[in-house]
Amino acid sequence: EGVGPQEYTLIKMKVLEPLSDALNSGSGGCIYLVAATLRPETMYGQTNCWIHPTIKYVAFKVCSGDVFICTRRAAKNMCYQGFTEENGKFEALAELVGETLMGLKLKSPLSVYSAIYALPMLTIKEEKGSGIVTSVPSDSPDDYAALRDLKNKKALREKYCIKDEMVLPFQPVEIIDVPGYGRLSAQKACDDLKIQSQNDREKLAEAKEKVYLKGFYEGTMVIGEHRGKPVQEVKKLIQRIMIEKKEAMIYME
Ligand code: A2H
Repeated sequence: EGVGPQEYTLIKMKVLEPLSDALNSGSGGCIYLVAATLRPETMYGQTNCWIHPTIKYVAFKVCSGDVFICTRRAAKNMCYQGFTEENGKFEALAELVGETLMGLKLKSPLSVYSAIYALPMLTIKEEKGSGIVTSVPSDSPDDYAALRDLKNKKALREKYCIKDEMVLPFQPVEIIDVPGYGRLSAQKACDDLKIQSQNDREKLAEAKEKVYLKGFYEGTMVIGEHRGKPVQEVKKLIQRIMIEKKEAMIYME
């Protein structure tokens, strides 16, 4: 990290239910939670969105008339990357504490699930990406561990008013075959290292390192129009298709 600018794919997760009046009146556009990912080719396997309960997010209008929700820091970066009408400027329509976004129903591009929900993740960093993370438990050890925590711990769901049906029906999806790890590489890495929870930071870092590079260099897609092809070959193609359909954008930091 920290060598040069990092390119993220910003995934537009459409909010499917009314939010506050401040956000719904006016422009007639849609509202999106925007998640920064390094793995656009994994978006078929999205099972939920991660929000940090105590981080403050802002809602602001972008050129298209739509409203994006992310951290203030990310909104500031985006306004210098042509996201807003006036370069270098954005107007916060509302400030929203993560907790108030929990349980929001969303539609996210490529996901095999037609609707997914915003759920709490306690290890999200405010100073990275958009502060909103899309969850792919098949291929991301962090996502796998955090989703398993929510499934196993009723008290954790209750604490954030998460209904069972927002969590329990969502299973990891087989999207990439990784030699030696199979089609649910994050689950295998977490099992091998006996990772107990999302707070097992050291082991999770090890698991991430193991499956991340192997998934990229040796993985083969087993879903979607590019099934059978190497991840390396299709990553950019899948990113480009989502961008052309206005379901994603490039975000740098
Ligand atoms: B990745 P890097 Cl399938 N806090 O997307 C914590 N984690 C964050 C974050 C934040 N504020 N913003 C983004 N991320 C996650 C997919 C994925 C990711 C897979 C496998 C590995 C993986 C689905 N989640 O990342 O420090 C996002 O999760 C492993 C590194 O900028 C994003 O990509 O390198 C990645 O971390 C960005 O991490």
